[in-house]
Amino acid sequence: MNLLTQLTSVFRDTFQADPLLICSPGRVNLIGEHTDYNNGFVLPAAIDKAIYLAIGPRADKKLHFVANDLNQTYQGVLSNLLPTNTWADYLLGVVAQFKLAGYAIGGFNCVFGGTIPMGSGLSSSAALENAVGFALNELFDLNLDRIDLVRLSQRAENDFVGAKVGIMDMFASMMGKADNVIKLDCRSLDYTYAPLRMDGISIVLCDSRVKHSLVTSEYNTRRAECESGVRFLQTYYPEIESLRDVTTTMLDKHLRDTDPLIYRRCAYVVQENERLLSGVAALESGNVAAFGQLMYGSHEGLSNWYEVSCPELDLLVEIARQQPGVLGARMMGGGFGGCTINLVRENALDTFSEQVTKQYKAQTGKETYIHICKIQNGTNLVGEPLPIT
Ligand code: GAF
Repeated sequence: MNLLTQLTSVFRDTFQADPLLICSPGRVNLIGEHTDYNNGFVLPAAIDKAIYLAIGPRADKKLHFVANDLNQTYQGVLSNLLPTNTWADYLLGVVAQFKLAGYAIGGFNCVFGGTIPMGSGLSSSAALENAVGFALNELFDLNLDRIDLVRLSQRAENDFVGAKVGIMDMFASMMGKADNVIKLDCRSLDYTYAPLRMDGISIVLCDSRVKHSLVTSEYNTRRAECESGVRFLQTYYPEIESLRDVTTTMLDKHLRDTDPLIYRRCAYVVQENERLLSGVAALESGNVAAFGQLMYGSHEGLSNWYEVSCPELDLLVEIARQQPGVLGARMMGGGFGGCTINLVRENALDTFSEQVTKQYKAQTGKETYIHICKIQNGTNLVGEPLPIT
C-alpha cells in the first residue's frame, strides 16, 4: 500500500470521514548556509521527499493527531496549547500561532507520515509545520497567502518549539517550484526562481546518518556570535543592521585582531554571501564547474571558520571530491550531521554511489544513504484521496 493510501485509510478508520490530503516537501540548499538569520541570501529548492498530511475538521474544539510512522497519538483541546517536547509541538506550534494572530480555527483531526528521513537535515519539521498551516488555511477558508504561512511556520518553530532558526527551510518547502532553485533575499523576502540548467548533472545527497547533540546549542551560539560581531562593528558603522551590510574590508580593519573567533564567524558569513552571488552568476552562465568550486569553498568555511561540520561530513566531502565526475560537494543545513549535497555527472553516478558507500562504511563503520534529488513544487493539496487497496 503506498503511503498516501495508507494515511487515507488510517484517517478513515480512525475518524470515519474522508480527509483533505497535503504534500509538503523537504528542501536542499545549493549554497548560502547560515546566511538566512544574518539577513543574507540563500539558494534552496523543494525536493521529492515530503511529509504527507491527511486532515479533516471536527465539530468541537478538540485536536487529535496521529503520527503514523511512529505509531503515536496526541489528543488535546484548542484552549490549552502547551509544548510537549514531542513531535506534536510542530503541529501545536502552528495552531498556537494561528490563534495568536486571531484567525478563526476549529478543532481538527489529522494523520501524517512521510518520506523525509528523520534527522537528515532535510527540514522535515518545516515541511510538517507548512503542511499544517496550509491545511488550516484550506479547512477554515482563511485566505492567507503563502508568505503569511511561511511566517507563521517560522514563528511556530521559534516561539513554540524553541529553535531560533531562520526562514530558509519553511520558505523553500512552501515556495518551491519544480526544476528551479529559489534565490531568496532573507531580509526583504524578495525572491526569484532560477531554472536549474545542469544538463547531465544530478544533485545527490549523501546522508551521514549522524546527528550530534550539539546541533541546537551550537546553532544558537553561532547566531549569538554573529550578533555580537554586528554590535561591535556598529560602534564604527552605526548604519549597519546585520552581517548582510558588512564587507571583508570592514571586518579586517576592526575585528580581525580584536576578537579572532568572532572575526572568523563573521568572515565566513560575509564570504558565504559573496560566494552565493558569484554562484548565481555562474549558474546563469551555465558554468556548473565554477559553481562546484564555490561549493567546496563553502564547505571549507563551514568546517574551519564557522565550525559547524563534523568528522563524518568532512569525510563524505573528501571522498566525493576524489571521485570522477563530481563537480562540487559540501555539508548542507545547520551542520553537526545530516547530509552533504553533491553535483555529480549522470554517467558517474553508479561509481559515485558505490565508492562513497564503500569508503564511508570502511572508515566510519556506518552506512550512508544516497539519494538523487528531483526538484519539486512546494506545499500543496494532493488530488483526490486515493482508493483504498
Ligand atoms: C537550519 C535552519 F533551520 C535554517 O534556518 C538555516 O539557518 C540553516 O540551518 C543553515 O543555513 O536548517
